[in-house]
Amino acid sequence: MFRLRPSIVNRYKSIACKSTTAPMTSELQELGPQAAAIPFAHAKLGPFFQDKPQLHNQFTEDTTLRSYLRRHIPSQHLPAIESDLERFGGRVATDVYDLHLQCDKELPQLEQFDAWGRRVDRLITSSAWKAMHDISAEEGLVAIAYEREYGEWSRLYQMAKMYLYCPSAGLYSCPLAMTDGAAKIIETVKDQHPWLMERAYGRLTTRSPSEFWTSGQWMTERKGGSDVARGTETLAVPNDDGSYSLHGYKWFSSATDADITFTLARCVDQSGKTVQGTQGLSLFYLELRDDKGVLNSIQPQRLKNKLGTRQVPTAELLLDGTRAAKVSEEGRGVASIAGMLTLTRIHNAMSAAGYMRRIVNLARDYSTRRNAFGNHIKNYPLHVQTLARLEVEARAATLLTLEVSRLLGWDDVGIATDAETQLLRLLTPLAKLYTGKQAMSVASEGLESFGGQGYIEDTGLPGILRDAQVLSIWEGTTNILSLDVLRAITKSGGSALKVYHENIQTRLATARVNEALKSAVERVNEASGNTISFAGKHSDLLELAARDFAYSLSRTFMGALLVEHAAAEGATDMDVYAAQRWCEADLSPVTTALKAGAYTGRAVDANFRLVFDGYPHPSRL
Ligand code: UCC
Repeated sequence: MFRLRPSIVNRYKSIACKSTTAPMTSELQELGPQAAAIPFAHAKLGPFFQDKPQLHNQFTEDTTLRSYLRRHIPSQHLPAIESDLERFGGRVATDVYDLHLQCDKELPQLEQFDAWGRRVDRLITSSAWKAMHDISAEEGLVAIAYEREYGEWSRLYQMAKMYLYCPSAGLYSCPLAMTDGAAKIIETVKDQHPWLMERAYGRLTTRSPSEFWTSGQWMTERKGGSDVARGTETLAVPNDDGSYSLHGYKWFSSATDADITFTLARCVDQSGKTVQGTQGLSLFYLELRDDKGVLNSIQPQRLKNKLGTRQVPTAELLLDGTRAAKVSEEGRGVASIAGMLTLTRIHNAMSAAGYMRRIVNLARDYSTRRNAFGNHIKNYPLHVQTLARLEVEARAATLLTLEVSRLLGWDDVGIATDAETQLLRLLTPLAKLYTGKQAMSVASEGLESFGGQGYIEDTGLPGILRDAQVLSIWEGTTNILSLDVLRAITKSGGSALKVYHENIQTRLATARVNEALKSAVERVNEASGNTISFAGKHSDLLELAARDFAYSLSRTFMGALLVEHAAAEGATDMDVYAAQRWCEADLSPVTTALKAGAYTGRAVDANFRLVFDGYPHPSRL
């Protein structure tokens, strides 16, 4: 540290007081060699500016994504897919990223009234948001999955592209997820509703920006975000022409600039009665506006004031006789919209993996530019250890989401075996719930690696954390998804767990001969056995343990994927190292918690007393 002599400090202050904009050359010359020691003497802001982190091609710098694709995609498809992803990997770091930042700044607005008091309900979105619509179509971000140019590999290709896109998407990834889900629903109901193929499917899956439609997914009402069955109050009144008029209040409607949506409502019968619960819910298709842009008896009440995802125009909507078509059998609404949820949950996981990759890439680049205590921070092992832990998390999430996407591709073209279908059903909520949590913690730690700058809005960094925070909430919270894991297992009569265990064993098989992976293989094997045996021996505890159980299934499966990846031909020593580090952690927290007595009646009671210790209204308990 330099110390200035008081006389020089005073001299500096007097120069600084005189100064307005121009450098004070003559005064500095007067000071002679002492001037070198004076901070901020050459310019008002001083001579040092920190280099900002740079985004590089997001495909070429992603070794995990590239090696996974090389391992799986057949050689006749690989060059075309890689070349498109490499080109797009450049765009998401340049022009698309600029639009992303613009979406962050120019937020949607709802203009409800004109100057004369007339209700206009005009949704104003930024030019960047609109550009994202066109880019999404041109790049085929939904279309690729439905064109099926690469057969069953098309889905993996599309999701890999979404993974690159999400952290640069200005949250346009949200309408795309729902649009993808809508296209998938239409495919499943096309025999009963061929008109939907003609009317909407082509537009949802087109590459033409002027034709491209996006979809919403309106499930949440004031009474129910999680408990859709009891919370849905929207009524569907039949019209003479076979259509329905919907009356209700949708509480969280994402991306309300969509063209169409799928939503749930309760049919009213001839005598005005409805059926309560899940059995009373049906699935409806509706278009938000007519050809002239007039809303379909939908009145937006207000835009939601959210922590993050502010780029998305999420609104409360009053449905006041909205014309809609019933597309599920009566009472099969939840089961039908579940197909859409599968897609949006996989998008959610893919987005989480994409955010992790992005923050780690930025953090590592920054570590080569930031100097502290006399050295670039990349040279401090403690800092690099922190980043390495994030890198392991990002790799595990990437492998899991790519693998789920691969299975979805099999399902898309109807070649999935029963076992693969069961695995996809089980892995979808696991991937969604686990990566959603990871993304928040990786984003938070990643921000910290930029010091105070990570907390400054116009670096574009805090937005990653704010937007990541929603990933564990929308599309089902962690606990709801943990219960969905149990639903999937129960519905399969338990065989989903058998499939899961066998799948892990197959993945471990190649790795068993690799000495460096021996301990990792043993740990995954043991965790898989322990977790499955927990389900068998303690089925009465499964609901209470649902979150720990789901984490155990997720962590163990991710371990198996990392190990398998590390044992594959062409794997690097870094693949091996990542697998070793992941498998050092507790892969079966449900086993650990069981041993610690976390699921006993005493623990349940103590949890309650702990939570409400000091609560001022005992009468409410
Ligand atoms: O909409 C939202 C925001 C959109 C933004 C999208 C962005 C996406 C990411 C972008 C990336 C950047 S958020 C709102 C999302 N809402 C939810 O996720 C709802 C959360 N709640 C649940 O998931 C619940 O578990 C329910 C609603 C599914 C539970 O309902 P029920 O009525 O209690 O369910 P049941 O009775 O257990 O199941 C009814 C039927 C059964 O079929 P059957 O009758 O044949 O046995 C179930 O097996 O539905 C079936 N089912 C499923 N099938 C239920 N869940 C599933 C599933 N996940 N997969 C397949």
